[in-house]
Amino acid sequence: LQQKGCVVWITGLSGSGKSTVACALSKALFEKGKLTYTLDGDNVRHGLNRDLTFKTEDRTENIRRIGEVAKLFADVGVICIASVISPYRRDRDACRSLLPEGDFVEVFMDVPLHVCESRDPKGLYKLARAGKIKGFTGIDDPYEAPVNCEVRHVYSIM
Ligand code: GGZ
Repeated sequence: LQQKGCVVWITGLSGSGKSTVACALSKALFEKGKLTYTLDGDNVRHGLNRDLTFKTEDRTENIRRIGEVAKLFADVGVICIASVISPYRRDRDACRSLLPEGDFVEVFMDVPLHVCESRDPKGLYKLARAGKIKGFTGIDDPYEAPVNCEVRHVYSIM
């Protein structure tokens, strides 16, 4: 494999465009002949992390496992793209600390809540506002924006 592995960690609110950017990035890298693998929060929660809920300790465990798996991919030379809300700064920093300096690229999807909420692709914000989903990130659960990210993706109206 003629490439060096790394982790591209995409963080942001639900509906901020993490999966869209992950998909576009993997396509662009594929076209350059690079091998990537995407760990998407929503998908991983159906398999590896299906035992986890959205309470604080479980989100931390979700991020810890995804960080460890991403490191394994990076170790064998794959560009691993993680697209997960990862709302807690210390959990993201713990994932960063698993990798050599420079091999963890944190991408912040900097999209205001009201924009994410207006997109509401799966109707989850509506359910959260109605109290039918408790502890929804941005509504009644915190999101700690990065302070040390490598990339800040500013939203545009699409
Ligand atoms: C946030 C939730 C919740 C709650 C279900 N809070 O936009 P989606 O729907 O497709 O992706 C979100 C996904 C978040 O999973 P993550 O593993 O990325 O979260 S974390 O990093 O915080 O562990 C959302 C859906 O799951 N979802 N309930 N309460 N998002």
